[in-house]
Amino acid sequence: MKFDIPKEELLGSGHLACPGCGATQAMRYALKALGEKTIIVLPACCWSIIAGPFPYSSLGVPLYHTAFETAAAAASGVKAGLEIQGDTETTVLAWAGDGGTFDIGIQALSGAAERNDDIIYICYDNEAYMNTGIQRSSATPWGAWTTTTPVKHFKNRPKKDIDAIMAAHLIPYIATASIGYPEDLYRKTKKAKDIRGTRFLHIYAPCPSGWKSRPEDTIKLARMVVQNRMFPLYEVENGEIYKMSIKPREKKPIDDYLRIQGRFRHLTDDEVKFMQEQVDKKWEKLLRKCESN
Ligand SMILES: Cc1ncc(C[n+]2csc(CCOP(=O)(O)OP(=O)(O)O)c2C)c(N)n1
Ligand code: SF4
Ligand SMILES: [Mg+2]
Repeated sequence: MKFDIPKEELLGSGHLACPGCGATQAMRYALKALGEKTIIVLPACCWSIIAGPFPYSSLGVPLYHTAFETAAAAASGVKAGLEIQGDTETTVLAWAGDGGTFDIGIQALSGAAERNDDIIYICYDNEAYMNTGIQRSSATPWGAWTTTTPVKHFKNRPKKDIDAIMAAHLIPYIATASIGYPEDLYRKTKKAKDIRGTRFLHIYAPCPSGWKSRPEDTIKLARMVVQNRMFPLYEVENGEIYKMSIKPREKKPIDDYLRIQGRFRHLTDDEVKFMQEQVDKKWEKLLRKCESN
């Protein structure tokens, strides 16, 4: 098998993530694709900690810490500042968690996307507010335990379809990716780098601490979720052209994936069946979009 991913690292050892953190792998691969001419704009999230305290950053690129709700607006500002200085080459990357994207940062993100500002926005999705102690976000899937959706009142609303919301902005490029498929993640980030306008990447990033999973299962989970169609990998160009990136050969049930995560342990067989039906329905809808191009 031929690997295209470069060996050079822009994320150093000594970062402050928990063992098995998917968000850390997501950054590692994204930076390999974007290269050192990148400025990261970072709202409050686990990555505010992972990067390390000044002057001991684990990242080989400049990092601008900003308020929770402002990632996209701050990135647009940094981009405008660079352009005024005559720098049209540096990539400006807004890097935010699911809480900072699906919920609190969505207004700034929508504004930047509507203007088609020339930034890359990457949301690493660990499906809850992890940095502040595992609170539910609108990216938390139906059925999951979090500290604000305890077992007796587990989350009873579906995960928000942020990719559909972004597609409605008709921006040039949207892609979903998973750290379980690094080649695909790398290719999509590289492709995004060469496009102008607002580019949105949504990366699935397991969190052992918040999901009550084993650190050594992080990559396994990030592959299973694609194989069982819960987190399909696809691209959307100009909000219209849908392309499936990885189409699993056979339909794998979601049970195995749920069973190795403590956050789903309370679910009954009927509840798992309901979840499976929702996954199947969403997959069929996406397939129809991909086939209608
Ligand atoms: C306006 C505001 N509200 C709340 C917070 C507290 N806060 C900091 S990080 C965070 C959670 C971020 O969740 P997410 O974006 O999903 O990133 P993760 O921690 O999961 O990596 C919260 C609630 C804050 N910093 N600012
Ligand atoms: S809480 Fe989760 S996302 Fe945050 S550093 Fe730990 S493993 Fe990573
Ligand atoms: Mg999160």
